Amino acid sequence: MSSNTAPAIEDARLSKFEERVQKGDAIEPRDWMPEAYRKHLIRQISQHAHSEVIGMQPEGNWITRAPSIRAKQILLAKIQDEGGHGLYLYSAAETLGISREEMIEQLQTGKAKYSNIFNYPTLTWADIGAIGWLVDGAAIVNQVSLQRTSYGPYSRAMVRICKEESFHQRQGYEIMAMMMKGTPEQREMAQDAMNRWWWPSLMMFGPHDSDSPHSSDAFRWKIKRHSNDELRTKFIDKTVQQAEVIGLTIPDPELKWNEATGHYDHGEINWDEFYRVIQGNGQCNKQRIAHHKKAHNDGAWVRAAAEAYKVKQAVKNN
Ligand code: BYC
Repeated sequence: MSSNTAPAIEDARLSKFEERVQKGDAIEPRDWMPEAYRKHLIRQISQHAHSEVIGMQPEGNWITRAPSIRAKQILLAKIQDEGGHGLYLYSAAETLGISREEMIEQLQTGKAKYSNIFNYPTLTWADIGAIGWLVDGAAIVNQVSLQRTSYGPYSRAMVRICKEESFHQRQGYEIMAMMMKGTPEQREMAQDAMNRWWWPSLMMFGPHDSDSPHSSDAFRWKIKRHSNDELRTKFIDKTVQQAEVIGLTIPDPELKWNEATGHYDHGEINWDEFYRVIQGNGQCNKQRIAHHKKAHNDGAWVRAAAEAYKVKQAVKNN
């Protein structure tokens, strides 16, 4: 092979890859892909998986304090779904050549992020309503868009996850609606939860488009189909109406319908808070990671037993 052949082959593969992405073909694990595309996806999918798993903690905090057996069953089912979402996503990331152990290590050492939203405490039962309604509501808007992402395993995981998230969003809205029909104290509790979760939910969509370093590659490769700001606006438009129906006030005095754009304008997001939280200095970051490490270490015997069983079966079948 001449010294010029290898770069020529690489260029041809890249053009073919980009052509397929432009056509809207799904890229599959065995297909050739540029290294930067692979790395971009590993970063995003693993962070998405970590968010699902860490997101079980703030809600798990209320399992023993759910106000009825019905509420407890629903909450348990929802939290188990989140664990399942983590598993689909870790599996999707593994198809890109990273192991589960490496991903867990990146989470526990702070190399990989997880969603800003899970670093806030759940102080009252209304927070469980607010998480389902606002946090899962924001997640759905983002994930519906990701159903059409270019990487096949990620896109397919999203289709399944979205079905479950819509049940999560409804159960949260039901909690908030019930509390708003309750006593003055319950209404106050629901409004307080709304006040604390609204702004961090808007931050879930990431920085403004002009400050989003990964967006240009994400669009070029059709990993993202809508921008951070587009999705944030979509979420606001739909949620304002839902809040009005049950009598909750959005804690943003600058929120205003804009006839010209056909969307709501909103007040400035506190980006200092966002960056502080995603850099590990939010209210609950240390607690979340400490809890993850403990649960992971406590579960070591389960992984060892599963591995031993797998080896035993392989020996038996040979
Ligand atoms: N939180 O260039 P950008 C759920 C980081 S869980 C933390 O815009 P990108 C649920 C970003 O990673 C659903 N970090 O990035 C579970 C980057 O830093 P790195 C979670 C954030 O990737 C349990 C830097 O800021 N959903 O539903 O183009 C119970 C620059 O950002 C955040 C997902 O994970 C954030 N919010 O766009 C209940 C969705 N935003 O990586 C519910 C999948 C940004 O260079 N992810 N950063 O260190 C995505 O769609 C995209 O990754 C994002 C960010 C829109 C989040």
